[in-house]
Amino acid sequence: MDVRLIGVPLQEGASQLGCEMGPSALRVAGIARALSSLGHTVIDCGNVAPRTPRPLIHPNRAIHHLPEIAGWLEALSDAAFRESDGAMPIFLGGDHALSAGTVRGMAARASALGRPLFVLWLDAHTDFHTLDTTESGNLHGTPVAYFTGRSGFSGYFPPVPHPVPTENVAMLGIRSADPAERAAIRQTAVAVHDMRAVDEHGVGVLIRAFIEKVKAANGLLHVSLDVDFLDPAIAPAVGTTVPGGATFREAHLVMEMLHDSGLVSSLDLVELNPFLDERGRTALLMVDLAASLMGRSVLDRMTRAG
Ligand code: 6HN
Ligand code: MN
Ligand code: MN
Ligand code: MN
Repeated sequence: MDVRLIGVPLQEGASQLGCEMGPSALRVAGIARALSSLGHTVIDCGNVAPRTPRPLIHPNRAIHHLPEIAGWLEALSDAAFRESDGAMPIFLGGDHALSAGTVRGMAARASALGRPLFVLWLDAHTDFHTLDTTESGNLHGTPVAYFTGRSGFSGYFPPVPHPVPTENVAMLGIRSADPAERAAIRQTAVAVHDMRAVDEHGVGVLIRAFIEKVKAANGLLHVSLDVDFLDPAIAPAVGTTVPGGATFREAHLVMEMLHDSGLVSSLDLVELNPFLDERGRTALLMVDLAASLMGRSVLDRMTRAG
């Protein structure tokens, strides 16, 4: 497969500085080598540059860096559309606000191919705030609301010509949602699999059902992996840790089942804050998970370790 690595040194959507170093850390952790050793052709496209911000003022005074994020979204949406033409883009984040742009671009790609887009959101959080409801003002809490076409973004973020229908979105790993997000997401068809559902049914059952749905619709599948999907004990390098996350085995099973499905068209690796890491272990784990998604089997991993 043709893989395009696209660095997104964006940190303005989060409250803590540091995600800007995420793309570098993923590169240092060997993402290109890991994927090319699996037989893929890997091109590192370098980092995306945001558009020059234009002044934007929103009545919600909590919001910060709105013009900067808006400038990123247009550039990212274009990059996603361009680099998904016969190739698989992997976005090296950068905070989760970037997914507003990457999913917008992938939705345009899916529309050009006449196929529906599905999104798998692997995260502790639902990221379903609008500009009006965010209390922290951190725009990494808003991408899902944006790309599903919720109102409240127009005049600030670029318009969404191809919103992702909420029935095409599944979330896994959820264990933190603000009251406004909770109320809003209940009105939608998003499949929200929280950690309780993971404990009760296991990730395999939940992911299989979603994969079958994507397959039946001949969809493209965009996967968005937030570091905080993982338990902080194995992935400390994130500013928004929430206890009780996915284990190493659960996360790898998700990736391996996604690989077997052959449906994944694009991937975000987001929220890695190398400033908070311990000797690169979170960056290495994210690369390891990406390699599982791209075809590394347990046997390969054992061989490597031995
Ligand atoms: N993320 N709901 C919280 C907020 O500030 O709006 C947390 C957002 C986390 C964002 O997971 O990318
Ligand atoms: Mn997130
Ligand atoms: Mn179009
Ligand atoms: Mn999160």
